[in-house]
Amino acid sequence: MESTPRANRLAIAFFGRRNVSKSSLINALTGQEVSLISDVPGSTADPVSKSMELLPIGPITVIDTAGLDDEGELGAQKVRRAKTILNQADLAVLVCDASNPDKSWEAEWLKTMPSRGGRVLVVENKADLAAGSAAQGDWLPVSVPRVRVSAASGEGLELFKDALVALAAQSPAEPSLIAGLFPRNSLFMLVTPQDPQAPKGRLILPQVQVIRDILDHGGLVSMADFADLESQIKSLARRPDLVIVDAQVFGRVAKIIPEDWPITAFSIIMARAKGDLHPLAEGARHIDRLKPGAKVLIAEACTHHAMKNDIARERIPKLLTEKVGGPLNFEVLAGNDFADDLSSCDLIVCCGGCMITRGHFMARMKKAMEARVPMTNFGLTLAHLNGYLDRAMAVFKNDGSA
Ligand SMILES: Nc1nc2c(ncn2[C@@H]2O[C@H](COP(=O)(O)OP(=O)(O)OP(=O)(O)O)[C@@H](O)[C@H]2O)c(=O)[nH]1
Ligand SMILES: [Mg+2]
Repeated sequence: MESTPRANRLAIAFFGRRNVSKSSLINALTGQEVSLISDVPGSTADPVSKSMELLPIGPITVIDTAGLDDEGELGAQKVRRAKTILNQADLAVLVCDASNPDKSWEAEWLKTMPSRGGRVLVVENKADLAAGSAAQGDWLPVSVPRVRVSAASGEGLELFKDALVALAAQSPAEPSLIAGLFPRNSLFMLVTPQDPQAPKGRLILPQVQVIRDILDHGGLVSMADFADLESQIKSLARRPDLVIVDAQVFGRVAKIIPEDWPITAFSIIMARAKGDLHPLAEGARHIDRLKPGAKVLIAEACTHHAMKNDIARERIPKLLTEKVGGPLNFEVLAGNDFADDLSSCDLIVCCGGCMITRGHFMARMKKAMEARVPMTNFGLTLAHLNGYLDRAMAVFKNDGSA
C-alpha cells in the first residue's frame, strides 16, 4: 500500500480554526502520533501528510493544516500554506469544537466551499465536553454531512470513518486514461524502446498504467520495442485502433506506420489525465506567438537534484529560445506552488505533474487561467516543438471531457 504513488491517492485535508482538535482527530483516525497536539493555539505550522489505507476506499493521504484563523505575520504564512493544501485536496474535513456554540466562522467558511466542488464533511469534535447539549445544526446547510466525535474517548470515530467513505464514494470515478474512449476489443499497439535509459527489468509507471487501463476496458494490447517495429507490424492480424508511443520515437514511428493509423504519445495521455488537455495544447501552440524577451515561468511540482541536460533548466529553455529566435526571460520554480502574482508571465510551462494529484494540477491551471496566462506542460511543449502535437491530439478531437 505504501508503494501507491501519492499522486494516485485520495487527498483529504483537515482544516478549521486553531485548537479545535484537527491534529487530535488525525492522530485518532490513523492510530498514530502523526501531529503534535497541544492546548496552545497554533501548534501545527506546516502541513503534515500521512498515508494510510481507509477500507474500502483504499490508499488515502490525510493532511493536517494550521488553523485558518491564525494571526500575525507568521500566522498569515501558515494560513497561506493551509489554503494551498485545501485548494488541492480531493475532500475537506472541516473540524470544529462541539462545545463551542459559536459556529459563525465555520458557517462563513462553508459558503466558499461550493466554488471548489463543495466536497466537505463537518466533524464536531470534543463531544465529551458537549455531553448533554444537543448538536445545533442551524448554521449548517443540510446538504453537508456532519458527525459528532470525541478523539479523546473514541466515541463516534467509526461513524466518522463511515462518513468519510461515503463522501469519497461520491467522488467522480477516475476518468479512463485512454481506453475508455474506445469500444471493447479495441486493439492498442504500444511502442516503447527499452533502451539503456529505460529502467532495468521493468516498465515505467505511465506504461504500466496505460496497459492496466486497456485491460480494465476490455481492450487488447500489443507491445513492441522500436528496433524491429517494421517487420513486427506486418504480423498484426488487424490495424490497431490506436498506436501509443514513447515521445522520443514519435517521429520515427509515425514514418513507419501507415498515415491513417491513429497515433498518440504516452506524454499526451498523461497530460490529459492530470489536467484539461485542450487548454494545455493551446498553451503549447502559444509558443508560436512568443517574442524575444517574453517571460516564461517553468514550474516543476517537486524538488529534485538537477542533472546535466535537465529538462526544466536546460532542454526546454534551449528549445524555446531556438524556436523564438532570441533570448527569453526564464524563471524556474521547483516545489509546491506558483507565485501569487502570475500577471507578468507570458507563458507557464509545467512539468508533467507525476508526483501531484489531478486536483493539485487543476488548481494550478485555474490560477493560470485567472491570471490569463497560457499554460502548458513539458510533454506538450516537446510535442509542439518537434512538430507532432496536432497528429498526436487528433484522437482526442471529439473528447469533450479532456
Ligand atoms: N476534551 C477533549 N479535548 C480534546 C479532544 N481532542 C483534542 N482535544 C484537546 O484539544 C486541544 C487542541 O488539540 P489539537 O489537536 O492540538 O488542535 P489543533 O486544531 O490541531 O490545533 P492547532 O494545530 O493549534 O490549530 C488539545 O489540548 C487536545 O488535547 C477531545 O475529543 N476532547
Ligand atoms: Mg494542530
